[in-house]
Amino acid sequence: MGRTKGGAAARVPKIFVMIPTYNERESIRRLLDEIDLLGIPHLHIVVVDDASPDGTGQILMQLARRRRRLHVVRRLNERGRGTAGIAGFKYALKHGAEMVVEMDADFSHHPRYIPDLIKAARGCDVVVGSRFVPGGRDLERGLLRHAITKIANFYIRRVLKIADVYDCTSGYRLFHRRVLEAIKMDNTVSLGPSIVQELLYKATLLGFTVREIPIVFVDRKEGKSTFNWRIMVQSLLMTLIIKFLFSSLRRVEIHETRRRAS
Ligand SMILES: Nc1nc2c(ncn2[C@@H]2O[C@H](COP(=O)(O)OP(=O)(O)O)[C@@H](O)[C@H]2O)c(=O)[nH]1
Ligand SMILES: [Mg+2]
Repeated sequence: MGRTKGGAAARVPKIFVMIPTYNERESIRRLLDEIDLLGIPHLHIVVVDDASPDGTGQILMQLARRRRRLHVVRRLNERGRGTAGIAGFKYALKHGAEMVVEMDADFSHHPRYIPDLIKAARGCDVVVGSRFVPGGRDLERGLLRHAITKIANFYIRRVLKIADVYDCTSGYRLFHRRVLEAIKMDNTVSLGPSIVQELLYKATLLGFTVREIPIVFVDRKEGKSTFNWRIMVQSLLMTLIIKFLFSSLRRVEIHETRRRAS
């Protein structure tokens, strides 16, 4: 419990930061330290590591011995940004999270925006840290990668008809618990990075409100990106599959969600 000016106890929501990692030994310790420095009360962190060959999992286990609010999910037989994210969200919900912030481990998503995401969450269901709203920037290395991100966003917004969100591929976001509960996470089909668009699409189909706040996205300085051409093509094909599988569910799901809420 925190204290307000008048002395009354203000309830502090239980917030989890969810970070998927694959070979992030160079950055993970510093990232956790910087999140700690934000001084957000009762903040929990869950890191989902897929048996990273560089030993990220072992480093995390060591760190978790000293940090009560650091949780580590080690997946020894599974691999993938998509399924790792789902495992992390499920873990957070199981442990009572009221909001979950998801972010990358490579400092492309700087932790200084976590307080902004939490603040913006007061007025909506999902907050997206966005490169493409005023004040946001994409400082990715290379014009090519920058162009790919722009074209991918244009395509995803068109295909999935997510007109109001400018950065549909941003993996720096906050979800209220109610959104993650309503999106049936066992139904997700994305094994890789297309999970980002899949969850956003389902949230918007279900009528949840999304707000974007500006972030400056920088290229990773350490470690190696898992991005490659095969992953990019797979993600763009997944957009079509996601649309095909889920757009028809819209009416049923909205009806069910409203029924459950009332
Ligand atoms: N657990 C897990 N995390 C992953 C996997 N692939 C990528 N990540 C993490 O997802 C985040 C984004 O991946 P990254 O390689 O930076 O992709 P990019 O930002 O598109 O270049 C980083 O924190 C990665 O460590 C995976 O297979 N499993
Ligand atoms: Mg990255």
